[in-house]
Amino acid sequence: MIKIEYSSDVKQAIKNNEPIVALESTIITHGMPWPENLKTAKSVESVIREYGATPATIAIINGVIKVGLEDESLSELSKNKAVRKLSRADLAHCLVRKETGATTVAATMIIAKLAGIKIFATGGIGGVHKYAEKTFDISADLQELSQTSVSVVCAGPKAILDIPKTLEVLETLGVPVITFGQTSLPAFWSSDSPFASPLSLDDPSSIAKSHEIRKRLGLSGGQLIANPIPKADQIPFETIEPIVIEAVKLANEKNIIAKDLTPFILSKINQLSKGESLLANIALIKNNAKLASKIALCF
Ligand code: PSU
Ligand code: MN
Repeated sequence: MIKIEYSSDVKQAIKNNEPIVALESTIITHGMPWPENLKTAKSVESVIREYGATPATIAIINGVIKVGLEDESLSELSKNKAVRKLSRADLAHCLVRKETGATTVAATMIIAKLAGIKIFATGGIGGVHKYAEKTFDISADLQELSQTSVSVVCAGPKAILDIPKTLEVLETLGVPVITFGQTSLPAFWSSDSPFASPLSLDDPSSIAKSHEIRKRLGLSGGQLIANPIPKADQIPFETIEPIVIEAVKLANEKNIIAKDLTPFILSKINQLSKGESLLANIALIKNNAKLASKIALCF
């Protein structure tokens, strides 16, 4: 068995069989600037506690898998610019070299599963990038969703991705994409998009139930839950799309590729939107933490 170090809160919750919500750490190290990243990570954890579950932020620190980060580690990680971005391919390498790394959606799912955690809240997942027909850039997050049985609450695929292609790949991989409470697909900063959601459910208990039914059916993989950002916090699709197109164009011109692409585009969008996108990003993560906690309470 691989060694996992749990925070004292998470250890307690496991012992008492209490609901736990996993959180990723790439969002902290590569998804948001300091100090908003640390502030957000802390407030997301508070939201989860407020709704009756225990937060378990996942990362690798000096070659040790952490499930639940104590305040000091969280604060250190949020300031550390040398942290690696870990996906499925990088986990063992990081452990063997005793390095520090932040987990993406894919890597967080793998560790959450090892720790017996069924539900995980994030902001956005990786997907099929625009122009993937040329670059082949398709996030490992999609494949992970098809093989690791953790349900992931996100705010829908980001407009930086090719949304129709992302939906197609998820369908091919047999990943249920379930929008919470509406039939149109939310698109991260926007609570609505021109795309229909493949599936929808209106209450947290049905989402938990369908996770369990999939297990009983012997289906591998998790569910992708798309939770619309509250209307008051959203940036309408028509407003954000030109900004996204500009940011993707800049990335293209500067030849930013692979692991660097998503962080680059996110920070450009933040600049171009004069911080508006970051505010929406923070609001949607908290909203996802709330829904994930409600689902966690139903297992
Ligand atoms: N989307 C965001 N913020 C993020 C990410 C995605 O809005 O921080 C991170 C997540 O950790 C996700 C990863 O798993 O980027 C996907 O990266 P890539 O596209 O390189 O697979
Ligand atoms: Mn990629």
